[in-house]
Amino acid sequence: MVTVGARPFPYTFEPATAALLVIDMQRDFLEPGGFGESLGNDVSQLRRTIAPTAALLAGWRAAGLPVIHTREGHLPDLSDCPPAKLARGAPSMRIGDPGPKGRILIRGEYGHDIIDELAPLPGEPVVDKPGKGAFHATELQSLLDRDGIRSLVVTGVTTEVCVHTTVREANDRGYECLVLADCVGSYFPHFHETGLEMIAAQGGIFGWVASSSDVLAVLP
Ligand code: C5J
Repeated sequence: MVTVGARPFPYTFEPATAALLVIDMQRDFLEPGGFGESLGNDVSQLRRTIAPTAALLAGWRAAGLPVIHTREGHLPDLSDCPPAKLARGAPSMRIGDPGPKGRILIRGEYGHDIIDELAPLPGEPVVDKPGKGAFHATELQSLLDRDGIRSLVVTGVTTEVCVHTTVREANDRGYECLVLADCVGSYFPHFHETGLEMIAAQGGIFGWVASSSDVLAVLP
């Protein structure tokens, strides 16, 4: 067992039953010309997460621990995209429209893939998800069950949307989630801060919050 200094109290996990979850670090969210920017967001807000996540990935992999990546996106015929998701907001481009990095948020397109800096290594699972939560309509639960994973160290974007939804789903399924503040990000800094507070409030109602350096310090 190792213990990480965290909010609201130290987080203890067994490395053999822990996985690092990297949520939606895709060009569509982090680079200009993708889904995030089409919704009017300043994508540069998310870029501070890249360097600490890359350093954490390096340390986590060096410790021989499992990494799981996720990508939000839809089938080319949009059959897995709820009409409400397609219609919502006032985007300059809608999901499925052609953009500078390919069709917006469509599986197989350049923009849908993970940014070069955090590219998955061969053998690391990449879970494609149509929703905000990584458990909804995906194989994530069976992957975790297969490997006996009980603890999730959570990184990715965005704090209050896909990270939060996934942590809430995981919490209800009995996983213990540690969210790393420097490795998650939002287009809205105040949502980021409040989102982290919401996780750790009420005695850790959804989980724990720490920083990547806290985890790197205790890796075997
Ligand atoms: C959003 C996500 N924000 N990955 N997706 O639409 O958080």
